Amino acid sequence: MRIDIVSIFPEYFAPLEVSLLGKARRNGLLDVHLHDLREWAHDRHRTVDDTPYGGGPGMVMKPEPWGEALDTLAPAGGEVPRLVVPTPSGRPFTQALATRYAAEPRLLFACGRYEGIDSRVVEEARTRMPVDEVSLGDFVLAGGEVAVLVMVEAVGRLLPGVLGNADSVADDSFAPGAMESLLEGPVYTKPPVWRERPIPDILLSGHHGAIARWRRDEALRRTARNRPELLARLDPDALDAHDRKVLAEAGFPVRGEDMAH
Ligand code: JD8
Repeated sequence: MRIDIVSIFPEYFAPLEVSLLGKARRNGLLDVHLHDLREWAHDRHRTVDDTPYGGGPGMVMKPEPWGEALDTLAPAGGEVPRLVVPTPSGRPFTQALATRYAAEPRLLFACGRYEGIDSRVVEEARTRMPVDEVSLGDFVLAGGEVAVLVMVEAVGRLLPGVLGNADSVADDSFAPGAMESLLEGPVYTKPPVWRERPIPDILLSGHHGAIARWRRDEALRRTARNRPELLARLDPDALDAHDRKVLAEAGFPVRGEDMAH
């Protein structure tokens, strides 16, 4: 996969040189190209913003540099990228969307700043490439760079060969089919007792079935406690009687054949 990122702060993306994604880039699994939007601003001050039409606070990113950047990075006749534009007004970025993006040959991320990018840029881009306006969540950042870092990691780790054999995306929370989008349960490692706190005995039992059952119970309880709205996504047919007992004890009874109708 090729990823192009356009920003007025390309240095924001230094983290993409380390750890998992840095290794993936060195191994040729991921091809990331950073671009400074000011390359396409030709006045003496390399201006990329101006005052908003209709008044109001702040500045808006000018369309001309963005238009020329997209002309350069997505030229007619070349492999057409999917343009991803982070914005608080976008549709939610989810694991499902990350999975779809991981199947794309090219992604082109446009990092806005100030009050955002002149809306004609997305409007014009839609005439020549697929465009997604995407939001990380209901909070406000100062620009799109942090959102793109998050999305590139969420997508990059899904690419074949990026995660080692020991790590599997199939067990991720929110991965399709993996425990039906339950949250992760608690994890522990050595020492067996830390500041007088032992680990759950079951994890030392060697009974793999019982351990799997305990982990699922803890995932159900944590999901009920922290993200009860996810319980509605659970396929009732995928819940066994013990699952329903745990959920009922957590205050979320789920109808099943073992319950009186
Ligand atoms: C892109 C400019 C700042 C936004 C005036 C604050 C995503 N979940 C998210 N929260 N915030 C963003 C985001 C914020 C951005 C830009 C993404 C470009 N800003 C603006 C409008 C109000 N300032 C985001 N994904």
